Amino acid sequence: MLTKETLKKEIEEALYSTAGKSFAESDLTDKYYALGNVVRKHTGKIWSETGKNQRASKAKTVYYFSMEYLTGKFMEKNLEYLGIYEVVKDFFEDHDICLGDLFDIEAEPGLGNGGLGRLAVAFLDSLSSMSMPGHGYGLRYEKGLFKQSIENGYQKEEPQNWLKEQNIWEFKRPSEAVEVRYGGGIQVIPIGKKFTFRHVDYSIVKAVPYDTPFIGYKNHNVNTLRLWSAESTEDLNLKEFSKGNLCGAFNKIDEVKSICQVLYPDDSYYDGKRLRLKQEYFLVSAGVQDVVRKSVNNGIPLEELHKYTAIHINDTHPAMAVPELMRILMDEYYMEWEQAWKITVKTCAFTNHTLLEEAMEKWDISLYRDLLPRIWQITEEINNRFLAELRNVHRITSAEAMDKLSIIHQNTVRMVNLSIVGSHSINGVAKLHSDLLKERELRHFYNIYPQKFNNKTNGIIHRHWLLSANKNLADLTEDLIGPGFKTNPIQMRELLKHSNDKQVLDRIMEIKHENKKNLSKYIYDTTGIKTNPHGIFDIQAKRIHEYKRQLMNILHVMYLYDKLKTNPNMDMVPRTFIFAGKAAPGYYIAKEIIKLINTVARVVNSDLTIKDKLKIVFLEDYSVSLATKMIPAADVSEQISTATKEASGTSNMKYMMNGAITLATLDGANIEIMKEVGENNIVVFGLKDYEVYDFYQRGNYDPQSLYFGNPVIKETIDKLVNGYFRVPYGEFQPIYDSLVKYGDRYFILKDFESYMQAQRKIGNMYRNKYQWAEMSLSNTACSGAFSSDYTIGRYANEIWGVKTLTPRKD
Ligand code: 26Q
Repeated sequence: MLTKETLKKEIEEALYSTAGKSFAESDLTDKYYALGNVVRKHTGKIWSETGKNQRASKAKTVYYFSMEYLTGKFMEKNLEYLGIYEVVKDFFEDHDICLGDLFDIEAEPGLGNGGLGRLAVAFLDSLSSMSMPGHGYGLRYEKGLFKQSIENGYQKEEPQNWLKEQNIWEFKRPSEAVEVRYGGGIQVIPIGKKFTFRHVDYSIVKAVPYDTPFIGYKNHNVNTLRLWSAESTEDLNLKEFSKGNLCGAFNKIDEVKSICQVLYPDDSYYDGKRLRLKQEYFLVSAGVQDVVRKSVNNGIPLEELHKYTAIHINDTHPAMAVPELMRILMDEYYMEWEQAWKITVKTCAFTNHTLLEEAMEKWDISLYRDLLPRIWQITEEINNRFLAELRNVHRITSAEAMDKLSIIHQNTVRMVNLSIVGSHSINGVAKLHSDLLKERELRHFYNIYPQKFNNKTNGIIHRHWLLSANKNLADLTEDLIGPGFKTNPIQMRELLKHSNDKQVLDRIMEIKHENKKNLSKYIYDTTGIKTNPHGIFDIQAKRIHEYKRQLMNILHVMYLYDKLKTNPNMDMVPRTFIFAGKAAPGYYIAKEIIKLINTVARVVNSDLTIKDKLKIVFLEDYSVSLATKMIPAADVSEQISTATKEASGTSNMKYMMNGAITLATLDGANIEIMKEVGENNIVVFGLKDYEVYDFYQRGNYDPQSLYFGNPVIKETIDKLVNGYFRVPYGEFQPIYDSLVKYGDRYFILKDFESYMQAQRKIGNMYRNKYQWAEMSLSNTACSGAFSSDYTIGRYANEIWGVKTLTPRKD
């Protein structure tokens, strides 16, 4: 137990060593770094013990390979997980310092785009909190996802320089650097009747690991997130330097440094850039080399690698782990193809996160071959053997099936196909998504490898989204049902016993109101917009994408505004529609949608005639920290993607846990949310998955008939182009055209009527306070099922074969 007195001493000592100052002399930043050092010290011993324990037991370990990790800030979490939050808070309060101000100093690493990167962190959190041997591999991007600001309603991007100040959570490990090879050629060297392959004339990039401890929740376990950074093997080109060619001397270094310069800001669109391929191979090669080296050092026979090690491929981005592991086993450990292949397939597992065709990675063969000649050779051989297997074992004769299955197709390498062939498990991220993979997108693979396919519905860190983000709701829960739910969140269902207790329901509404007041203040401080916390807070915060249909949301707001204008005395619950989210910088329509939201906001928010019944807010630079402020304040959670498009969604689970009512299409995990909470506690609308597919198949969706046939739709949409919003001529023409002229790919007009109805229902339900509070309670109560602890339990059991390893204290 850390006492206040010991803590005081430790902070004072840390201040002398990190800032050369006494407590009285130090400023808030000095104190932040000093506290960070104290946390590092307390973490270090447990970290080392965890490592020793895991190595000594030789317990099966999973290595999670992901191009993205959206960690959020660390300080608050680390204090909480180490069990020293309260004493630290007490200590600083004694000195009139609010811990929140200290937390604000930390830069938030934005090393991910959205759902996929946040899920990776949830999984590391759960692995560590369940004392399972599991570690992450990723890239240490110098610049994370761009910082978004809104200027004149438009999104502006600036680099996110999260490493500008010192990052106290990372530990550089130069002695564990590995070499990654690019380019060159392959020499075939005959040895007797066999061949070996020698990679020649390649260039080397040094991969240097930076480790961040992932502390488990009060369980004396610390796992590792290892992020690789690219360094040049030569300081600078001396020949060029002595010739006086300074540019040439630094060129190579610049090229190397570019590998980890920046995270690609797209999350749903594949764009075959050479640098991206370089990044992916950098992660894969450094990581797989590290896995093999660790195994060998720990006395694990490589013939049995799969019994000790699992490699997880987070979407196709690290798919080259398959040929890379083959390369190492064959070229460096002289294993035969057949044996290496069996081990590789048993070691690797793959998660698919999307059904969107435009997001599928397909690399041009010429690019792939030139940059990674040996990986190309192995990929080609994998494909040749796979095609032979299809003919000889699975007796496939149909050209169409062969075409769909082949890894190499029309001068490209299809990374989904490579991932499936090279893994023993492939999973989708929600039940509907996994079913659609089996029945539709990947049915040819399902026909030959049915046993590989499974579902693992996503999950969220309840420790963050409930215990930390909404302390009052967590405290109320503990008062009502005891503390068991903190480590076993399914117990939250016991809250249902209190559904009819008016005191409890009053308290639930009170907590929500407090949270809304806090968000209201943040909104006012950052945008100057006044919002009414007595009304409904309706939130849609996520990446801006056509399929997520922020456009449908704002069109409905335009319709409401119009109704209010015609009848300013209309009886309605005041509503605030809150948006947040980034658009990929090259995604033109998504950026126009941001401009549209801000344009409507400006007109509506400044209109005194509607008497503050309607407000629209766009919060800039959405991040994990901002989500933590927004989600606890939501009454309504907008999860309105076109059915079949959102693989799972995870924010839907966070809002539910915080007692928001979901306004949902039957897409992704929304369906499972409905099953858990019951149809009376969610509002659903819109086309079903099979109806969407039916339209595709028949090709008979006709948005124009809806536009011309429905005056409400026509009047609303026309406001985009008839000068109503006083924007330059043609500003929103592309949005209008996407609906009316280009076929409304995401069925916004088709679903609009039922969306309006659903919104009306929400408005009516909110008038009945106790009914609403009861729904809110049910949502929280039933959200425990979506804890990532359960998701990880299933990955560990059914895919990885990883078990809890009781922590030892030395
Ligand atoms: C690929 C190639 C080149 C550049 C970028 C990319 C790229 C980067 C990120 C492609 C996709 C992503 C991220 C995808 C993502 O976040 N998908 C979401 O994953 C969540 C977790 O499973 C799901 O809940 C969401 O439904 C899904 O959209």
